[in-house]
Amino acid sequence: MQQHLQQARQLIADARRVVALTGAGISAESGIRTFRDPGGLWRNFRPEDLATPEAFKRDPVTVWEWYQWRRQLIAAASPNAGHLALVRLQQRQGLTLITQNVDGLHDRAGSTGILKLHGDIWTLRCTACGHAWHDETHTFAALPPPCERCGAMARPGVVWFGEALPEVVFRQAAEAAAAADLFLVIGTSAVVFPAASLIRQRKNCTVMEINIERTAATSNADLALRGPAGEILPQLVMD
Ligand code: BV8
Ligand code: ZN
Repeated sequence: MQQHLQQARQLIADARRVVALTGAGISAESGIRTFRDPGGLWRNFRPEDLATPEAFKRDPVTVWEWYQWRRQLIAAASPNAGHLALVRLQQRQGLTLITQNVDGLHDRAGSTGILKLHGDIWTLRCTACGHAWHDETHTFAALPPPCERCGAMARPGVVWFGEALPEVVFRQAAEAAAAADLFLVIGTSAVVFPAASLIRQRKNCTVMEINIERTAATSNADLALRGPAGEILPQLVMD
């Protein structure tokens, strides 16, 4: 592993256009359960069952209870050494950070210009007038919360399964991936599309995966570092 770390450190130091795609795994060491962790269930629901427009239409209160529970967990969590290492990398040599996560921990760590493919759990969007706003309420007076502008039902400002990703953000991510000379794939099972398709956008680019286990992206990686992102990333970016 030591030899791999040395090789990885050199690849990062030599890179001119670094892109990172992160998934739920980078927040695991902050205590936020991932989607596919055995513990990732809530009241025996699977995320795929709740993170859909159909579930919200059928039972907006239960879906909002899940999001309110996740918001409370995330509010009590802090960015970990993996998030902070990506901030240092961006400050030292620039980085395009693309995330599938909606937890906002990259923002709280200090990353900027983040391309959020799946939206943001701290944004609410009105189902009637489309107004969107940042809201950090921990416990809403009533669920579903009302739009702050027109009073109609608000929804979480995230992208659900079956919903299109924000077009401009995804295009920027695809352009960055295509122009990268180093692509870091961090803490993602690479099973959710079209986010995972970015890993295949690469042209003459080195792909480095950081994960605790093999994933659907491993066969496409030039270098796979096996271990927790919060331990590995600081070693790759140390000055
Ligand atoms: C869409 C927001 C079409 C909500 C999320 C092919 C092409 C296009 C679509 C599809 C397709 N095949 C299937 C689809 C449909 C679907 C899909 O991909 N389904 C999957 C389940 C097969 N995709 C969609 O529906 C997308 N929309 O395609 O729309 C369209 C087009 C036009 C018009 C209309 C419609 C929308 C997908 C977005 C869904 N929303 N999140 C919310 O969060 O509540 S996705 C959700 O999964 C999270 O964002 C999460 O981040 C993401 C991906 O999962 P991961 O991040 O990878 O997390 P996971 O738990 O899976 O893995 C964690 C990894 O970390 C593991 O590998 C683990 O080993 C590792 N790990 C753990 N600890 C650590 C670690 N690594 C390092 N260190 C550690 N300490
Ligand atoms: Zn409204």
